[in-house]
Amino acid sequence: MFTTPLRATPLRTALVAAASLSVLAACGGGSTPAAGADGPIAVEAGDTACKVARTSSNTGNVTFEVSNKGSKVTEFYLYAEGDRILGEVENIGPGLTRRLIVELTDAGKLQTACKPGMVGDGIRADFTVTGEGRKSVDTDTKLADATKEYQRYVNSQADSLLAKTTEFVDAVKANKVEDAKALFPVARLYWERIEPVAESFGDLDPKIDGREEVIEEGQEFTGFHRLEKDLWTTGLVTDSPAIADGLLTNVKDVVDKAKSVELTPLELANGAKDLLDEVATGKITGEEDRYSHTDLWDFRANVDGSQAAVAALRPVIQEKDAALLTTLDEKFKALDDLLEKQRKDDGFKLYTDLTETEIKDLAAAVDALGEPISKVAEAVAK
Ligand SMILES: [Cu+2]
Repeated sequence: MFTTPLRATPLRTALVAAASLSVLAACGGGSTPAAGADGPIAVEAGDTACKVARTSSNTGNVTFEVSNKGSKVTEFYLYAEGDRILGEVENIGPGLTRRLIVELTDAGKLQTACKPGMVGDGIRADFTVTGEGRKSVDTDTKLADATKEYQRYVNSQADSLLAKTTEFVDAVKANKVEDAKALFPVARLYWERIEPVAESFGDLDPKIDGREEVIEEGQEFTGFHRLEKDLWTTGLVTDSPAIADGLLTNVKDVVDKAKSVELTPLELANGAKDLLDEVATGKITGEEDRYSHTDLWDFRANVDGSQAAVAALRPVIQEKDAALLTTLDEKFKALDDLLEKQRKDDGFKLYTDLTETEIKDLAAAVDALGEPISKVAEAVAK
C-alpha cells in the first residue's frame, strides 16, 4: 500500500475508527521501556516541527517514543542511506503516542522524519549511530534462525512475485483483458505478503503500488493500481503497455533488493505489525483495490505475511513471552476463520459483495490483533 490520506466516507471513517481502537489501547505508557541503556528517545511530532530528543545513539536496540502534538495524523520514519526504511510507525492520530523499536547494527548516518498529514518527504533530521557494529543474530541463535527462516519466505514470495507479475504484464501487453484481470489479484498476493520489506526501498513502493492520489503529490500514477483502473474502468489505453513494462522493471528491482537485504529480528516483528496496519487502514475500507474490488486477496496476503513473521519468531516469543504467543495464536485463528468463510472459487468474494456486518466482524478480528501484535517487538527486544 502506498497512500495519502483519503477523503473519508462516513462508513470508512467508522470502520477505520473501529480498526484503530487497539492501536489506541497499545499506545504510550507501556510498562517495559524495552532496550537501550539510555531509555526511549522522545519524539515530538508537530504540524511543522519534528523534535527528536537525541540525535545520536550507540549501536544496539533503540526505542523512539513518538508523540503527535500536532493536529494532523502523522507518521515517523527512520531512514538509512538511499531512503531505505529501517523502521516506521504510521497513522499516529493527534494526541497519541506510539513506539518504534529498531535494531541499529552499524555505525553510520541515518535520518529521522515526521510526516504530518502523512505526505511528502517529511521533516527530516540527521541521526548518527556510533559504536561497534553488533548484531543480535550473531550472539543469539534463536534470533538468527528466525531471520534465516523469514528470509527464505521473502525469497520464495519474491520469486513468485516476479513470475506472476511477468504473466500479468504479458497479458496486458497482449491485450488479453480477461487473463490480465484474473492475474491481477494473484500477482498482488506475493507483493502484499512481503509488503513491509518490499516497500522499504526508496520510492519503489509508490511507483509499484501507489494509488491514484499520488497525483496530488506531483507523482505519476503508475504500477498495479493504474493498470487496475485501465482494466476495470476505461479499458486498456495507449500507454498501458508502457506502464506494464515500467511495473515489471520496478518489480525486478524490488525483488533483487528484497532478496539481498539483511533483516533484523525487530524488522520481522515490526513488519508483522505493519501488515496488520495495512489491513486496518487499506483493505477493511475497500480502498486498496477500488476498481477491481479484489481487496480480500490483499487482506489474506497481508495476514499471511504477518503470520509468517510470527511463525519465524515463534521460538523467540515462546521463550520471552509465552502468554503473548497463546493470545496471538487465538486471535489469528479467529481472523483466519472469518476470512476463510469469504473464499469463492479460486479466490475470494469481491469487497462489494460483503455485507456491512461481515466487514465489521473482519474489522473487529483485525482490531483484536492490534495490541498483541504490537507487543511482539518488545518481546523480541527483551
Ligand atoms: Cu498495498
